[in-house]
Amino acid sequence: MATPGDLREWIALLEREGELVRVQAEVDPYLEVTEVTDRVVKSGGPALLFERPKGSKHPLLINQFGTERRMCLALGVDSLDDAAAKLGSVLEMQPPQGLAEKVRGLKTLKSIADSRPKTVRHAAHHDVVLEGDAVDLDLIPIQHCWPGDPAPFITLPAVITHDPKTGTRNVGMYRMQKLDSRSTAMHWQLHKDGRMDYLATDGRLEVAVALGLDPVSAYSASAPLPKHIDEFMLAGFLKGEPVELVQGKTVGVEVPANAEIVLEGYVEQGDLTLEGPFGDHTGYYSAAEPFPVFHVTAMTMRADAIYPSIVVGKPPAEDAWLGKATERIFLPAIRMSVPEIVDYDLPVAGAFHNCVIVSIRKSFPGQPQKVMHAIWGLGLLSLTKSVVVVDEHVNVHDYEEVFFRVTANVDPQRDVLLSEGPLDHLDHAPTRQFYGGKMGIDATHKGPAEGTREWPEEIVMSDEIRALVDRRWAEYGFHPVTEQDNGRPQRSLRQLLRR
Ligand SMILES: Cc1cc2nc3c(=O)[nH]c(=O)nc-3n(C[C@H](O)[C@H](O)[C@H](O)COP(=O)(O)O)c2cc1C
Ligand SMILES: [Mn+2]
Repeated sequence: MATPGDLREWIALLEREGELVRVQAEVDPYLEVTEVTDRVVKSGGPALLFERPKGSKHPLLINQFGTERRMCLALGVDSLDDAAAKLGSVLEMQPPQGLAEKVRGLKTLKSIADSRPKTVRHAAHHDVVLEGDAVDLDLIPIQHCWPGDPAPFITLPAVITHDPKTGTRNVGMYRMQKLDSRSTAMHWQLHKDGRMDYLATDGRLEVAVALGLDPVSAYSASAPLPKHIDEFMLAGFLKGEPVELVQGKTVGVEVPANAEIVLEGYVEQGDLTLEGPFGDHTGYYSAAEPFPVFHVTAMTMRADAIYPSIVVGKPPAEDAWLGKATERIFLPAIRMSVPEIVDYDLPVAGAFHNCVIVSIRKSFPGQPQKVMHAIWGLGLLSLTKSVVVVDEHVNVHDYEEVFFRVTANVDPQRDVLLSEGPLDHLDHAPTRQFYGGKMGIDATHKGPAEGTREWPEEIVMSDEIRALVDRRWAEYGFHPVTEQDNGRPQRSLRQLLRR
């Protein structure tokens, strides 16, 4: 499946698929858009194109990523695991044997070669070029998201910088608080690559911000790649064709040619402003803190540019599915360094950094603890506050089953590992910001090898009787009951049981 070439193709696809509602009534980007969107997101509703946001002639697109189906449409896959498998096939490449494997190997290598961005000359967003005093952020419908926010925030940008020493490009999604019509704050959190580029300069750092991209490029800005890997490479790989870049008008930074709007400018050492508070994806307001000021030297856009936005807040919000895409896509990469990992899940309610559930193929004592420490040492996963480890046959995405294992299999004195280390910038719980306690819960089976008693056998019906009951089900006179493949009752039934 080809992925949409730009935001307009994406909107057209969403519309064809019945996944978009155009809101023609005038709606205020001051809080009102948030309340409408939050209700729609939490009920699994469609993407929204606010055609008349109050105070701007540019439409506002929101909730483009708000369901699993739309996230799959965005990435051109049937399931998020398919996107992961594509990456996995590259990471796990072996020397080919025989002609068929060689041909397949060459195709895989070509997909890597094709993912390098390429430079083009023309960009539709160069139709309108506003430089210097003409720059005017008031033109676009920047959302004032929550009542306690001090100003409007740009929430879905792709922020592009280059490492001043190596030249490597970095693309990240970092919210930008509007300070006035020509400047914003740049919310580069402590552990992020964009901030590293900023810290590595002793003067100015040029920055370009792209708004309104094709969905794969927009997603890639949120992907936690190692610093030396260009996020637009990942976008090109997932798209199956290179991201096309065009030279900026006033900065030496290339930007996606398909962007609706581009902000060019710079940040400078020592030039900080108080950013926030902001109603954040933790469900709380993150505290006001100093962050760099982004001075906009040029604003370029399509004459009829569409402005993209997202609201975060108490989970689940739209960012849940951006996070889930990352969870799936990065599984093969994580398995490269921690091969005993079968699967993992970052619960949306855990704001992604608060909890990881991981299933492992356990073959030696201490392995769950090894995996906990591995996660605490792995990229941005290192910020994880609690890790729950279960056995390979446990479905990590079924929180009720995980709860069952944690309560049944854990001796708190023996199986809870308390440690400490770096914590997410936004975690308000630790006494000191950035650093604090971590908890690992080993909910795997134990046994004599670990100095415990014999572990009991789990209750499982024999295959023979299961097959017999499957065959005879209609005979018993029940209404057909749909069951999940693992034979556990559906959620609706489980909810019934809980009452
Ligand atoms: C909607 C959304 C908003 C985000 N806002 C911020 C932010 O304001 N600051 C930040 O440091 N990370 C933010 N993130 C997370 C980063 O985009 C993510 O960690 C990414 O990996 C950063 O890129 P980098 O690893 O190249 O620094 C946000 C993610 C999403 C999906
Ligand atoms: Mn990066």
